[in-house]
Amino acid sequence: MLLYQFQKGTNPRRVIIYLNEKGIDVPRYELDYAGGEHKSPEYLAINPSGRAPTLVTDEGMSITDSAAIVEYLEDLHPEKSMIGVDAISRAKIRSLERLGTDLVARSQLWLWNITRSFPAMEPSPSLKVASKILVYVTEILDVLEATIGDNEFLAGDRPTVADCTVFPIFQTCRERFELPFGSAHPRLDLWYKNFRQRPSAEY
Ligand SMILES: N[C@@H](CCC(=O)N[C@@H](CS)C(=O)NCC(=O)O)C(=O)O
Repeated sequence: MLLYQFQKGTNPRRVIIYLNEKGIDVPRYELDYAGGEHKSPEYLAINPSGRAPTLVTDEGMSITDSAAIVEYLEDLHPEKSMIGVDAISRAKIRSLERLGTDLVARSQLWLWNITRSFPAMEPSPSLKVASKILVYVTEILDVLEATIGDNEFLAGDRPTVADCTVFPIFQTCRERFELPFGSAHPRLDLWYKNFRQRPSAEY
């Protein structure tokens, strides 16, 4: 098994943090983002989208989506479930995970426009567009803020794949771009700061 990753990439970090939380050791290959290795013919043969992460299984199959990779690994390692132990908890955790996936997608569009640091993704960044997208980002942050309540983690009293999904976009915005992402949401702010202390969140 081999995980192709960018150590600091938001979507790869969903898998990296999950692996750290579970204590699963998977060999890694760090793609050279600046050098465009993810667009090389060799990598495109493994993942035609030219994105990371990709998990190549022992059977040689490429899993090319971070959520699908986490689900696959969870099937192999069901102990200390991070995806729910019964139909109700799985439904709750998956709902939050999917909301987190939407948050990542919207926030990335926002980042491309507000930071102007992704010319390959957004060649004409616009602060006006960024402020419109921020409304849709905030809509999800509001829902997560209401959902977490006084819980330590997004789905209750232990970490789940929902945390692994949402945490990386906070980390990207706050640590890589020094943006106060989610700081107007006090419960999420506290959740982020506490989760950041976990060894799994270290770069
Ligand atoms: N749905 C995919 C999205 C993967 C994705 O967009 N990865 C980004 C890094 S966060 C990437 O590879 N970007 C490089 C590019 O698109 O050129 C997943 O969750 O794995």
